[in-house]
Amino acid sequence: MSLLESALDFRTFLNELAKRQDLVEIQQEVSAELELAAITRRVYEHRLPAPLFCNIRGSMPGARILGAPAGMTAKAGEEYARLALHFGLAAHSSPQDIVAKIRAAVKAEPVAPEYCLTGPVKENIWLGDEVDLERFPVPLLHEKDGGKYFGTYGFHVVQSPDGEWKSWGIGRLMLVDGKRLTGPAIPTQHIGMIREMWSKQGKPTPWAMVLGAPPAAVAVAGMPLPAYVSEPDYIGALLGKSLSLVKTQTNDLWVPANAEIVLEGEISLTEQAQEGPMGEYHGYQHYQGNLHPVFHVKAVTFRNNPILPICVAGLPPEENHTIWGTMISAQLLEIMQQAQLPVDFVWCSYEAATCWAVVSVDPAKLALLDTCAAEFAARVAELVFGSHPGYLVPKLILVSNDIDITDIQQVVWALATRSHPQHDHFTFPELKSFPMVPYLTGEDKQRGRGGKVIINCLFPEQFKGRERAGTASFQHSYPEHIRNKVLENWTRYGYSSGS
Ligand SMILES: Cc1cc2nc3c(=O)[nH]c(=O)nc-3n(C[C@H](O)[C@H](O)[C@H](O)COP(=O)(O)O)c2cc1C
Ligand SMILES: [Mn+2]
Repeated sequence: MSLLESALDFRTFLNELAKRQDLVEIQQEVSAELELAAITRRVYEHRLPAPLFCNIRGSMPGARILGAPAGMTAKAGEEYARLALHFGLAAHSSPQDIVAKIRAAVKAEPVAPEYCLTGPVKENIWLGDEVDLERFPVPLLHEKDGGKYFGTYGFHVVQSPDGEWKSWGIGRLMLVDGKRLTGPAIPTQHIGMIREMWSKQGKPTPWAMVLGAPPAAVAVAGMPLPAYVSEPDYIGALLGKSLSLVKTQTNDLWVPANAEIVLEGEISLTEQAQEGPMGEYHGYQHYQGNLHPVFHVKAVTFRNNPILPICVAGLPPEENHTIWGTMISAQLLEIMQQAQLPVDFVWCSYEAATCWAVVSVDPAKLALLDTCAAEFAARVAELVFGSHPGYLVPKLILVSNDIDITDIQQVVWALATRSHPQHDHFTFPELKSFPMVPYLTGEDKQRGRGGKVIINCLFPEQFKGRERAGTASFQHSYPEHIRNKVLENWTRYGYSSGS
């Protein structure tokens, strides 16, 4: 079976992980109150195989939970394997391979979904009074969270009132009771924009949430594509195949036919509930929640023995870094290359918790622009921070392409040694900012602005087509014949490894 099938179907994805021994099926009874989340957290932090919890105390028989769906692996050369499989790519794929695959779809023709009459997600249907979300194993993820989270790796499905713009976007949802959930619908995210269109008509927003979707669909739902681009069409372009969709029971939305669980209903026009706090993507646990809209669940459809995937947010790497960070990287690269900037790669270092993106600049092409750091930074800031993906990332690091920006050690070296404290930090207090960024002040959040910076690690000479200095290292400081001789003789010198 081709790896593409894993991108198109969550259970095929799990089978492939099992085949690779990148899945641990846990038959021992575990509690959904912190225990399975603590296991998942440890799995991320040690880069272990994804846990599939098969026996969860007190939950509906057969219901399971998958942790760390896009966690990293410890195997050298295959660190990104679980993420790559979301796109049907081989285990050894690099960040560059994955970003190239995502970007190829931007240029490909959209492939429309196939609209089916039914599918596995309709194996069980609860309507109205039958809806009881608490029969599912809904986990408490961190001790100080404000509630249990049903949705941490599911995507919202909404559409504009005229049906033209169909938006799929990942967002979290906390349980309020058996029929209600709450979570953010930030006005600048597409769910917030579409909700505003319905609100203007005085109507609640028809809504669904998909959990256990085709992995490629989840990844794209975590991608900041431009407004009015419908994610389902883009997923078809990415895979070169139509997604199979079925209609929800109670509204006019279409969802993947092979999803594990679909919640459907509406986002209230006025009703709010206290949401959070939750341990979050930046690695912090806040102690206070916020008021967010209530999502009313009017129907639930699910497969037999449904599997709920979860992300236990916190210190990297988890899916807010591996999925969100990677999808943002691809979009930022697209935007900068479209604008003809001399940029050959962009990478949200997972270690930076999606709070910075590193930009690899080609110094030969940079010199042709006849610019300087301040002018270049201003141009990049206007283009990037003003865009949908750039709004999400508060810090940009500009560095020349002698650095492999996916290697955090090299990024740290450049950051420490190339940016002048006085001349290379450019701040943009008047630009819009993403409210979840942890260091923003109360005033920033009130204004919705601030916290944006560009750190320039390009030397002044590099803007003029010259070098300031070379690199002193094994690779750069010796002629090829010496390096080859050393490598050939390595064990003869008495070293057993490192050749
Ligand atoms: C695991 C995970 C959780 C996320 N949680 C949220 C969230 O709670 N709120 C939010 O606005 N974005 C969240 N995101 C990011 C959005 O999914 C992302 O910005 C996406 O582009 C939103 O869709 P849109 O561009 O169509 O608005 C999350 C992403 C991932 C991968
Ligand atoms: Mn969108």
